[in-house]
Amino acid sequence: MARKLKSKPEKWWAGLNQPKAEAPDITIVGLPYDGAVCYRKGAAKGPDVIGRISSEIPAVLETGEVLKELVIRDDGNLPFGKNFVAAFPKLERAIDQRAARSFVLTLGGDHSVVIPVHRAFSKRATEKIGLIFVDAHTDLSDRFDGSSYSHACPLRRTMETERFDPKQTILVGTRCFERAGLEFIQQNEMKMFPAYEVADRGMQRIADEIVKQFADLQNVYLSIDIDALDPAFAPGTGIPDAGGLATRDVITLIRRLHPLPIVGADLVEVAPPLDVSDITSFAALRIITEIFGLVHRRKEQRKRFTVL
Ligand SMILES: [Mn+2]
Repeated sequence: MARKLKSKPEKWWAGLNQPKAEAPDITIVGLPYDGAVCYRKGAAKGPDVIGRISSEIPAVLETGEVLKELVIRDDGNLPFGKNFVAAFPKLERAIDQRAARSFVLTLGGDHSVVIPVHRAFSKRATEKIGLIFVDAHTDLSDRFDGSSYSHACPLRRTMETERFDPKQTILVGTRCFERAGLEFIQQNEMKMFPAYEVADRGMQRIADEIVKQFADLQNVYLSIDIDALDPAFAPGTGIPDAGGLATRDVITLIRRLHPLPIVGADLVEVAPPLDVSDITSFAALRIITEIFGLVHRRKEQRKRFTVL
């Protein structure tokens, strides 16, 4: 199912999209599913709206670095039929195939869409994967509303995979806790930088601590729930929770992660029907652009290394 965009495909993603590229640096897929929410729907529209406005931005990072040689391939939305959970094996294969050739960026959808994505990454990896989980919530419930696949459960499911591990997971921007999540964090001694700590200490220092902690890992994965942002910056999401991160904080975090081998990322819970003037989608787009920057910088580094 291809996205219906007004602009030509080549103009998407700041003009960097090459839908037929055989060796892209980044593959983008959409998972427009929001059947696992416990409150308000709307995230199923996220990938299409973010994609549609992506032709409006320049291919330049906030530092002024131009993303000139980055090849992006947007594969549109992955099909999953009527039963999302039943489609997991198929979705895992689809992600695996793409992760074999490039960095993969998955756009949700509610947060449950990352379950098959993280499973695919876990199966591919031969060593532990560091996970940076940016979210207002812990998403660590074992079951929620009678389901193991609610959007309150994805991090718990991810922690059950072979290569992800509570000891190699860092929560950022957390501020809304359920008892189950708190207990899991305490029992497993998970590292966390709650939203208040980001406000008190500043994201630069926290980002540098994350880089230090993951310095020895071969793979690091970045998972961003847009509700980590304060509702002032991202009102268009299912459960906006006050006291959150500034968009500025998340961009600073991403920029400073560049020494790490980030192999994939997802951005979920952007719900355009709940948005105001597309603020949330545009915030997501800026975050995505800076994620492109991570891949671009590594490509540039490799090239310099090869020349020398
Ligand atoms: Mn979440």
